[in-house]
Amino acid sequence: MTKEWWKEGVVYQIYPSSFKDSNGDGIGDIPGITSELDYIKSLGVEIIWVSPFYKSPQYDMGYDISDYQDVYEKYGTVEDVEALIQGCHERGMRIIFDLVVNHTSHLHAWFQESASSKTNPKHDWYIWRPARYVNGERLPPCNWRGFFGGSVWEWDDNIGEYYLHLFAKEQPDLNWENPEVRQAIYNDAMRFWLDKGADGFRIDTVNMYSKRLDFPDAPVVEPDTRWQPAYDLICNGPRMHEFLREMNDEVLSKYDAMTVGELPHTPDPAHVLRYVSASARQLQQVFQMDLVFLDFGERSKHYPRKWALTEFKTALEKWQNFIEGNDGWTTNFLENHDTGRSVSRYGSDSPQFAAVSAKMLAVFLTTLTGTTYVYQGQEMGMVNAPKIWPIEEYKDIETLNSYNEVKQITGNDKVALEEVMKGIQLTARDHNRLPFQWDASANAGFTTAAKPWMRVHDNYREINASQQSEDPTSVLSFWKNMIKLRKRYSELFVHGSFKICDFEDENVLTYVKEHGKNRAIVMLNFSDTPQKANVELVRDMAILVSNYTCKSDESYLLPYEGRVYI
Ligand code: TEU
Ligand code: CA
Repeated sequence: MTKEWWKEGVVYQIYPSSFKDSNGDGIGDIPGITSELDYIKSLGVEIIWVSPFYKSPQYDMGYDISDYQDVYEKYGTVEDVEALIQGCHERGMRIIFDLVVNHTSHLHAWFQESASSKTNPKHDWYIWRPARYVNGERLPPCNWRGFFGGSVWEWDDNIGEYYLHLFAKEQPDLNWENPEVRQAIYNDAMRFWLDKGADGFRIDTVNMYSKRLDFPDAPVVEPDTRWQPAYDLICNGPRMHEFLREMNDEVLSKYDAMTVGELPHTPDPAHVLRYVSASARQLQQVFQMDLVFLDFGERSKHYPRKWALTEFKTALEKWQNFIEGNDGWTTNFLENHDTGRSVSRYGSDSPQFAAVSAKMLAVFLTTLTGTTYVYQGQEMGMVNAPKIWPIEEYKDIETLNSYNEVKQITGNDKVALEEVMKGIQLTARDHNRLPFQWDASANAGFTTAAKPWMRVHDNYREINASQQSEDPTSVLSFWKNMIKLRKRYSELFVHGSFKICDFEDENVLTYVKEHGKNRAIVMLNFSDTPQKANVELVRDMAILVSNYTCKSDESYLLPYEGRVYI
């Protein structure tokens, strides 16, 4: 088995605005990350993924890029990024960046030219369409709703047409049908950073670049529905694999580069494999979103639904088993910058169970096959913002659009706003953008500024990296030990086969990992009461680790307990 580094290494995701502020302006920055590389190295991770730091007006926290070859001034300079790359490599770590090329910022020079006139050579670099007129009323080319609410079409008086934006109107979609656009992306957004030593990319919305150019209407959606049935029209378009193959042949294959694509709304495992099969020469791995979308309601993510553990198991099986017997690869993650905290969503963030469920989820992620991803703060069991925080503490465009849409549609109805606020308190992207909690000093040691750009969690004195680094029983120490265990038994955990036992059990997730003669059994109690462990499975095996101290013949799993038998 060739040991590809992008399979073996645990990846640590950093959100630049919230990790470490080095110059006291209340905003995290690149030198702040560089100053903490020894901490990151101490976790035992080998690869860092940094969310966008490029020049941007920040309508979508940097996922709206106005210059791929420059850095957002509040984060630092290109030289700071070069120093960060060097700092990683000196410590034997690798670093990948975000590749956001479905759209640019409306302030990107390309869009400024495209929107200047229909005859401008770059007009066709974005997607323009004439209006439809029904009974004299001007309507957008189709009824699709964007990920941040509202239509995906914005009217431009100067051009006299609409332009497409799947996300905010400040994020116009690039026209990938135009080969000049693809070549500019390969050069400006990819080779520029790969030649500076970047070790690859996390590729944003990786299945949305090829559009259904006939733009058919989606089935009719309710006025405030965010999750529309149009995803099969928006994702996995007709030329998607052709474009990614070209990107790989022309750029990525020329470097020892890692790629992981964000792949939402792709239910068919066979289709997922078409993106990551080695012989397809497109991507090495993808994030499948089934598990992190599990609690999203039909109306939208901000009307969350209760899920059963068997649903969790079904999504997990898709992650783990679609690569069985083929040349694909998979990923494991429960958090990123678009999610709420996994302890709050899949465990319990009550004072009684927060730490132990964080450890249970650490057992889960470090024993699964594929590349494992940890999001900043997850290693110490950070939890969602307190439910008492008002909407004014939330900053994310997706959250605020959702809240304001309900406000506008219901005429400020109190009950309706309380309902959407309840959902925001569980699944808003803001929860994972609170400042990193370094220590118990002011603002959790994140900044020396009086007021950070986003409020620090009220619990930073109880949950912080400094205190947990000294405590061998902390979530942080447990994560470090589990990453060590994963590495020690990498054939079994990184590469082993995966099989769920007792599938119907709605409280305990049990799975067996096998590689050759080696076998591991993992048992995770997702409930807040003791559950019977299927100890039949673990004859002649010695417990290696549990987030409680227990004897190998213990026949009950304690609440939120994770156990590994090897
Ligand atoms: O996310 C794509 C995406 O679909 C998410 O917006 C997701 O659907 C949503 O957050 C679910 O709640 C990527 C980036 O990860 C996200 O941060 C950006 O806002 C988005 O693309 C636009 O670049
Ligand atoms: Ca700063």
